[in-house]
Amino acid sequence: MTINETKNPKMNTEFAKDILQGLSENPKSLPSKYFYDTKGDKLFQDIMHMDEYYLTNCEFEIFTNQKEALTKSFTDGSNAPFELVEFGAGDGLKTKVLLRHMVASEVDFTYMPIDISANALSKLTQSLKSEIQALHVKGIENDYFKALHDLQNDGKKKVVLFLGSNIGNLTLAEAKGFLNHLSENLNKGDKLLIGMDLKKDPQVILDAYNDKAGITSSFNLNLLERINEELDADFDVEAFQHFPNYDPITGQTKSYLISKKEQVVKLKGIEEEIKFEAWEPIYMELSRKYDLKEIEALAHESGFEISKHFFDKRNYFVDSLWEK
Ligand code: AVI
Repeated sequence: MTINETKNPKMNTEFAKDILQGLSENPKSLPSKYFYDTKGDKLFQDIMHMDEYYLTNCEFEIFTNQKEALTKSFTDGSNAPFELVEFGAGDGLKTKVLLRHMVASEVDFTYMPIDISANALSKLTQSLKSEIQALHVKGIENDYFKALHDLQNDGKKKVVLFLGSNIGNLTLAEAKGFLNHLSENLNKGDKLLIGMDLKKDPQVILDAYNDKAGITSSFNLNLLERINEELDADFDVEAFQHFPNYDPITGQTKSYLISKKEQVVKLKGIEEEIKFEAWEPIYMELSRKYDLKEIEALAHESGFEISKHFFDKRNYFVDSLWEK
């Protein structure tokens, strides 16, 4: 019987199918998009506040120190109204710095965060309405590209924000596909501000994914706990260890959970068993780092011109402004 033919109703969820698929492959893997349940969201917030996780601090610094230049580059000095569309805004901490400045400078724009989660979106729009009263905000609950496609012919210029090195969680092929799709749903003159983590001292990168307090380890192990809850499984999280590594040639940080012993894990909810050898890895997440040549190539291959790079003081991170 194949995964899709199962009679078990629990198996009909996308989650169950993806988890079983990943654990049935050799080497085993789990999709990092499933890190973000309620506990995972909280752990990711904690990660963003860690000293070792420089990415958030760098982007916050760029937005704080360069908000005027960013705003100018969005409008090109024109007063025409535009839409500031954000993919995956989260709690909007960094974006709020920019939004406050743009509202105070009387820039004519509507902020449109797009998220598939109604809950995340309503939390964000409520906090924005109370914190920045004069802001025009219109949250869109939809898939990123469907939402952008629906907006494509509304006659307004767009500036899309895709921040936080979220592009880094995609393989190069996936990133190219994503950016091509994004470009297809924009018109000439529309812009994209994309946050990308840069290649740097490998130890600095490794420390960001291997913090001393073990928060990143808990973030990874939480997916095993989620599988225990949602698929009635019996992963012993103590029997797995978090192991990240960084390849300075490809810029790929890969995180693994390693089975510390030979063991069998039962996924009772879907009537499956998974066998682990001692020291067998589960590939959990890719966090890719780029250099400027690779960024230029990505922009051009997906139909954009680079207008400007905004760097933090240490050149660890770039918010790169592209124009279609
Ligand atoms: C969401 N994403 C950009 C984070 C990253 O850096 O890849 C997720 C993360 N994983 C471990 N720490 C943070």
